[in-house]
Amino acid sequence: MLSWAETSSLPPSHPTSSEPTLANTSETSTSPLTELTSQDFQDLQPADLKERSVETLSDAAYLFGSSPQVIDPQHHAAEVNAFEGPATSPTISFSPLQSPRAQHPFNAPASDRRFHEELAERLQAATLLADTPNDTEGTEANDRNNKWDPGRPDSHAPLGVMGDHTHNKGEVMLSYRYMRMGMGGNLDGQNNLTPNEVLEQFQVTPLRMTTKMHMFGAMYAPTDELTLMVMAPYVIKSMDHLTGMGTNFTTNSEGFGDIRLSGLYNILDRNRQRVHFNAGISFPTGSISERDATPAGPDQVLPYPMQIGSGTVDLMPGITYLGQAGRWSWGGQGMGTIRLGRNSQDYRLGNQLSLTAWGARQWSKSISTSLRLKGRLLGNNTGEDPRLAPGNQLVPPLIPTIDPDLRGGSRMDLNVGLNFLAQKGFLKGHRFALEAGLPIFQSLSGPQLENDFTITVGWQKAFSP
Ligand SMILES: [Cu+2]
Repeated sequence: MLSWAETSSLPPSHPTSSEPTLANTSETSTSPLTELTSQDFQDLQPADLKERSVETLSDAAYLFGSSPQVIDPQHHAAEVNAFEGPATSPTISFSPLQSPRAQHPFNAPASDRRFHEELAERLQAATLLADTPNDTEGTEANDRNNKWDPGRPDSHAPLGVMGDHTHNKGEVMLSYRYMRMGMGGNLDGQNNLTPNEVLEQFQVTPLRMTTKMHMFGAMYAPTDELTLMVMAPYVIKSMDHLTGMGTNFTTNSEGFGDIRLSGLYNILDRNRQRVHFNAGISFPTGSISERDATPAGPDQVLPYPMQIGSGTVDLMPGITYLGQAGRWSWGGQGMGTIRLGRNSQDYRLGNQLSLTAWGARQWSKSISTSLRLKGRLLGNNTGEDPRLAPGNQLVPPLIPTIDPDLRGGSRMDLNVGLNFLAQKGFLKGHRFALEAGLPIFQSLSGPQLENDFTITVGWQKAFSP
């Protein structure tokens, strides 16, 4: 990196008057920017700038005597991005205050300022080009400015969306999410049931359930098209109950859940929009034999919602769409969960379909906020865990959570989110995000516990090769 202090000690071949002298020259391909005419400058393509050395760009900065990043405050964020660029790109850093011509940029003549804006734009284009050495050169490279920008806070979807983005070749990303989901009260269809109403049908009713999840993730892109992702959850569950006799009890379970591998494959990247396929497979690494004390005994197999894994290999096909325009971005994802066969206890959980769509606004180069709708369809179980089936049919039946036909339903949540991407300091490049959601519609095969809230907080960091 060449700081202004260094550039200001370059040999005094640069013009020093406050009115830039733009000497005419015909050898634009090799001449420093200081010798370009304004017409030459108009004709200059981003690819030309990319060819030029850092010193040449510094020459330009010297000539114009002030930092392009303060010329037009309205475009401040974009220009700072351009000048901070990733470590692999030629980066210039200079400040008007340290300039030997430390004049306020707005003191410069209007024509001069227009020139500054042009310079800033061209330099930004050049820096963007330098970011993507694998990008196609030539005319297509000039479309670079019109491509989807991965460096914005909202270039990652709201935190609750998994497999939302892909990476450039060679990049690695690590992530951690903490999720907390609360459920409370029972629904049958869309109707609320009081605990007493449930106890008219069952001997025990669940009252509320808390699921906490530590989700560890890693992504790696072997090519620009393909990104691989692995997600490993550690799950902690707790469910409170009330019996018909009027006593309360709580069961707990925890452990590593089902590990998911995904391949994310880009199929479109143009006009600031992207589409990729998600091909996920979930392995039955999570336990389906969690036990705890209940009124029935000290070491009872817990009902379906308290188990940690599905017990089956699950396919998770999906498609993700992303778009950006100005300070806004949006996206959508559809994802299925198709469970294969039956697990070791001769049942399989219901298949799922999840559809989500969001919009986000970038408030600064570090902060964006989002609104997201998420809809889910969940099927009932197929088959039944023989360990949960009572030996002789109890009347009334024991508890709704062991009924394989009381697991399905449809839910719609509304989520608000915040993404933060640190742009400087020792946390530069680290992302922090949170998202919180409330249900706006639920219709469940009931009695079944209804969602109350979901909160997700997390960290992400990408590493370039
Ligand atoms: Cu990533």
